[in-house]
Amino acid sequence: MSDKTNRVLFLSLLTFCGLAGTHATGKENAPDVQESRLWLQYQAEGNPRLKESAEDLRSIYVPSSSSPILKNAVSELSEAGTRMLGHAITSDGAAQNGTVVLGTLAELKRYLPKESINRVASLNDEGYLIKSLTAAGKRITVITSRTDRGVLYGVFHFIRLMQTGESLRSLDLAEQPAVHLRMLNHWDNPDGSVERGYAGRSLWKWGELPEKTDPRYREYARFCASIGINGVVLNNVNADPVMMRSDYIEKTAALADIFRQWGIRTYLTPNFASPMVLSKNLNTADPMNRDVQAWWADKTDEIYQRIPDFGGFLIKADSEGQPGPKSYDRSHVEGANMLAEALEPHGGIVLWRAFVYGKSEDRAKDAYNEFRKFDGCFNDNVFLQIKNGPLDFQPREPFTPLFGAMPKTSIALELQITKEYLGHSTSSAYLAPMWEELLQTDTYAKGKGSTIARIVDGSLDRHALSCIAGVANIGDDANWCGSIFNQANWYAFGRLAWNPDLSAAAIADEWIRMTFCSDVETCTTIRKMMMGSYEACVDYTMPIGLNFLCNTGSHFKPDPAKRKAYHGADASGLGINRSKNGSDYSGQYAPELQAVFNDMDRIPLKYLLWFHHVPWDHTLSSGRTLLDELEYRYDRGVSYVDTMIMEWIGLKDNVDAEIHASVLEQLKKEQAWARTWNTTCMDYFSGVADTEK
Ligand code: BDP
Repeated sequence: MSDKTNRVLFLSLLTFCGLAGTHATGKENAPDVQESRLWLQYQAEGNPRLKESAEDLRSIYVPSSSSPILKNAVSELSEAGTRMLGHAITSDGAAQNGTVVLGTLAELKRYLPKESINRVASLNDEGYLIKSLTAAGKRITVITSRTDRGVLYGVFHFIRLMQTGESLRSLDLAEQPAVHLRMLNHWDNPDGSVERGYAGRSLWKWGELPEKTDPRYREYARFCASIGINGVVLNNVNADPVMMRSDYIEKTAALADIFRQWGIRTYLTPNFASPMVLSKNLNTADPMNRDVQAWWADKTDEIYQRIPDFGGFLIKADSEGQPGPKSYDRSHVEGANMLAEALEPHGGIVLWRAFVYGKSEDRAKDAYNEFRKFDGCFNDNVFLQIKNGPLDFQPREPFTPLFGAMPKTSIALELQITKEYLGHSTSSAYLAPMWEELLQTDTYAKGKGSTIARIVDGSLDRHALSCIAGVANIGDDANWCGSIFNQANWYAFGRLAWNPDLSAAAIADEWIRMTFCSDVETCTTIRKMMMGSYEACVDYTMPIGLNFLCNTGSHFKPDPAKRKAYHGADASGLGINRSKNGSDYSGQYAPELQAVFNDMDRIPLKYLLWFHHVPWDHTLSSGRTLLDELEYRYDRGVSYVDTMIMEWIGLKDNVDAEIHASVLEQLKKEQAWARTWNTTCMDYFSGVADTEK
C-alpha cells in the first residue's frame, strides 16, 4: 500500500471510530450535542435518498501529495460519507467504481475531457467542477479546481448534495463565487466580551493563545469554509490598540495558522491611534507624518512575517469616539491611503468603514455627504465598507444611497448577522429575506438593473475585487449562535455572499434539510415559519418605515417616548419628512427612486414613515388610516409568533426532543417580547394621536 493509501485509510478509520471527527471532545463549552454541529449534522435518519448515493461514494483518491487544505477536504468527505452512508470510506490507492477523485486541475487533467479542462480553467480561483465520468472503465466523480481552496468548496458542495437528498449520479456542475471576499467581522474584544454579541463570550481565548488553541477554532473554520467564507476580522471595530502589539500578533498568527488550512485569511481592526499608544517615540497618529507612516510600514512587515497571507485592516475612524485622521485635519482618504500604502507591498487591503456621523441636519444623509466627494480618490487596495442602511442596522431601512453613487470606488457591503436591533437571541427572525430584498433592490445607478447585488459583486462598475462582510453572531455558547434559528443566519450569510442571487427560500430549504432532516412535513413547516419571521419582527417592533424606537444601550426594549427625534410623532402625525420638501435625503437617490420616495401615495408602505410625516387619519394604500395600519401591523406581527408556536408544537415528534424544547422556550420568550413591543408602541402612539382631538 502507498503512503497515501495508508493515510486515507487511516483518516477513514479515525473518522469511523469517532476520533478524527469534528466533534472532538474536551470542549467544555461545546458538548457534542446536536445543536453544536450546526448544519454539518451528517445524519442518515430522515434522508431516504441517501441509499441511492452509497454506490457513488465508496472511496476517496487524491492522486498527488496533498496540501493541508486538501487533507481537510479528504477528512471532511470521509467523515460525511461514513456517517451518512454507514460504510467506512476507504481507498486502495486508485480510482475504483464509486471513487471520488480530488485534486487541483493541474493534478487531475488526465481524468478530464478537454472541454471540462477549459471549463475549470475559465473559472476564478475558488470555482470548481464536480463531474461524474468513466475513467479506465471505472465510474468515478472528479472534484477539481484551479486551487486546493476550490476543491474544498467543491467537496462541501458534494456533501451538501448528499445532505439535501440530491442524487450523486451524472453530476456535471461548475460553480464559482460571485464575490471575492466573503468575510465575517467579529466585534470581539481582547477581554473576551463581544460587542452586540448574544451567544456567550468570545470564541478567541486571548489569554491562552498562542500556546493553547481551543479545538473550537478548527470547528469554526470548518463551518465557515463549508459555506464559502474566506476572511475573518478577529476583533471589534471599536478597536483596542493592544491588537497591534507584538504578543497579540503572535496570538493572531496561531489562529491564522488554523484558519489558513480551511482557505480563510485573517484580518485585524487596528486602532487608528496605535502608533501613539504603542510607540514611546510618537505623540501623533497623523497619517501625513513620516514617522507615523514608517511605524505602520514596520508594523505590517512584522505582521506579514508571522502571517504571510494576512488579509489586511478593517477601520472604524472618526466615529463614535474612535480616533481617526480628522484629529489632524486630514481626510478619510488620507487616513485610508496611508494604511493602504503600508499593506500594498504585501498584497493586503484596507476596509475603511463609512459609518460616520456628520454635520447634516438629517443623520441619514451623513455617510453620503461625507464620502461621495471622495469617489476615485482611494488607492486600489481600499474598500469603502458601507452598512446596508444609512442609519444603523435598523429592522428595515432603505439602502444607503452611497451604493451606486461611487462607481470609481471598491464598495464592500456590511450586513449585521447578529441581531442588535432585531431581538438579540430572543427573536427567531431569519434574516435572508431582508438581505435578499436588499440585494435585489435596484439603485438605478446605471439605469434599470443596477441592483445592489451587481454593485457588491463588482460587475456593475467592473471592479477587480468585491467584498461582503457580515457582523458575526457567533460566541462560545454550545450552539454557537444563541439559538438554533440564529444558526440559519450565519449559514444564509455565507451562501448569499457566495451567490447574492440565491433566494432566501432556497437557502432555508438547504439549511433545514442539513440541520434537521428531509422529511417533507418538517421542511415545509419550518420553512413557512422562517420565511415570515423577519417580516413579523419588523411588524411587531418598527413597521411602516419606523426606526430606532428601541431603548438606548441594549437596543432591546421598546422606548418610543424617548425616541421622538427618530419617529417625529406629534399631534399632527407620525414619521420624518425626508422627502424633497423635508430634509431632502431622498435627493441622494437616483431620479427614478426620488420620484417614488417623494410621493406619499406611490411609496411602498414599508418605507412610508421613513420618508414622510403622515397625518394620523390619512388613508393609506391599504385602505386603512395610519393609526389603524399601525395597529394592524403590530397585531399581525404578534399573531405570526403565536402561529409559529402552534406550528412548532406540531413538530414535537419530528424534531430532537432537546432541540424541540429549547426552540419552544425561545419562541415563548419571543411571544412575550413581541407583545411588550406591541402594547408599548401602540399605547404611546395612540396617546400622541389622541392629543390631536
Ligand atoms: C452600532 C452599534 C455599536 C457599533 C457601531 C458600529 O450600536 O455597538 O460599534 O454600530 O457599527 O450599531 O461601529
